[in-house]
Amino acid sequence: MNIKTYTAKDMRSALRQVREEQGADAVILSTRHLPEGVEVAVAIESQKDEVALPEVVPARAAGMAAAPSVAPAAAVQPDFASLLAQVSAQPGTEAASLAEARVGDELRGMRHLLEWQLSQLAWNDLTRRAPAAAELLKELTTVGITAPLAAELLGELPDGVRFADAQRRVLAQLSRRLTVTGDDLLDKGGRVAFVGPTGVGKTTAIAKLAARWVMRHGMRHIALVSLDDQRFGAEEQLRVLGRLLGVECYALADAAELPQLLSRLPDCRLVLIDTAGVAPRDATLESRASSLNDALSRIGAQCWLTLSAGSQSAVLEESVQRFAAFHPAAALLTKLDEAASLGGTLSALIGAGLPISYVAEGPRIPEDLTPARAHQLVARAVYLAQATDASAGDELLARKFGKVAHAIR
Ligand SMILES: Nc1nc2c(ncn2[C@@H]2O[C@H](COP(=O)(O)OP(=O)(O)OP(=O)(O)O)[C@@H](O)[C@H]2O)c(=O)[nH]1
Ligand SMILES: [Mg+2]
Repeated sequence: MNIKTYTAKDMRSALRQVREEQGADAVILSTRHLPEGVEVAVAIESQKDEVALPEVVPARAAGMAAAPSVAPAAAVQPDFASLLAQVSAQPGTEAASLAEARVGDELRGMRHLLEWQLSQLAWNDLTRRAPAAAELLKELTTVGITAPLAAELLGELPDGVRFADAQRRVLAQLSRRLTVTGDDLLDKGGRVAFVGPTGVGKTTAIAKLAARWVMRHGMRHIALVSLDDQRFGAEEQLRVLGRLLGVECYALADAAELPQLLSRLPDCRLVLIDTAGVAPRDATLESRASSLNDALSRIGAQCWLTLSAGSQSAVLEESVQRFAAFHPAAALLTKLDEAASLGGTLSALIGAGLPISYVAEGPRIPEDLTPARAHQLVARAVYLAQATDASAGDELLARKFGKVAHAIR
């Protein structure tokens, strides 16, 4: 199969061109809008013995010439035709609605099959047409970078760039996309509440930051506040830390008490606020976010989302989405020492436009905490991919990039 693209000022003209050149059976892979109009990508047969794509169009209930990895269509097609016949013969009966449901299932199954075949064909076409681009997509996927971000990074490469140079540029571009806050909090101070899922290391991160502050500026001008009245012993955990460091520690039952407390602490340059961990799917997350946001805006404090790099990337992505309700100004990344892959985490943070403040690489207080550095995180992501000796397979790549492959040059 080959892929041919048609560009026209509007969809109607593009489809007319496709019909004139490829006939009414042309298989449209994708359409996209361009500044000059629209582009339609069409699959065209290059050899007679390749997969006969036009015959797979389900709307015609035509015979499906199966690709080697696909179940034989003959098993599906007669069944499909007889179901159709049943539906038209017995309208309104229970048998008809059952048959209709089965036809729906068959159609959905065929559609997935067709999409899967087209994705495979489009990916195979890309590996022949632009092998360097395909190899780069494979490397980025192995690192854990999500498909849309990988395709975007490739799109930013200048034309005709050599593979080794392209590799370097893509990673440099990735670290440019990753924003960091620097060490301002510990240099100048600030007011920050730490939110995030349970057990990710919020309280430990606060302990590390507080200890570092004391080492740099002394015991004065710092206060710890616990808003965690959910977990047994949470307040006590912070109080013990306060006693060890010789800094003031306060426990509040409600975020609404923050303005009053801080009005009594005008000299505090660093205020670290600990909150109770919340599961991303917790039904109360939104209401907690709104009451905390309200209190934080009244004291000019920021919210930092604490995330464990040791979580699976789907979990982390969901956390980033759900905790957006807290309007976090930055993310603090913990448990880097437990992460098997880092690309998904970096993709999620880039996607959300969240700068990374600090990175924790172990439980030791105060050692295991450093200000985030973008190029170090990217290097770490690449190192982890190499260390696990993993490599993204063609099936995964076809699934991820099949739909956008035709747009990659
Ligand atoms: N390996 C590793 N462990 C960590 C790191 N940060 C924290 N921990 C450990 O993770 C566990 C949970 O840490 P906490 O700071 O209590 O987590 P939390 O987010 O405050 O938990 P909740 O308040 O219950 O939501 C503790 O055993 C910490 O020692 C890290 O960077 N690496
Ligand atoms: Mg805690």
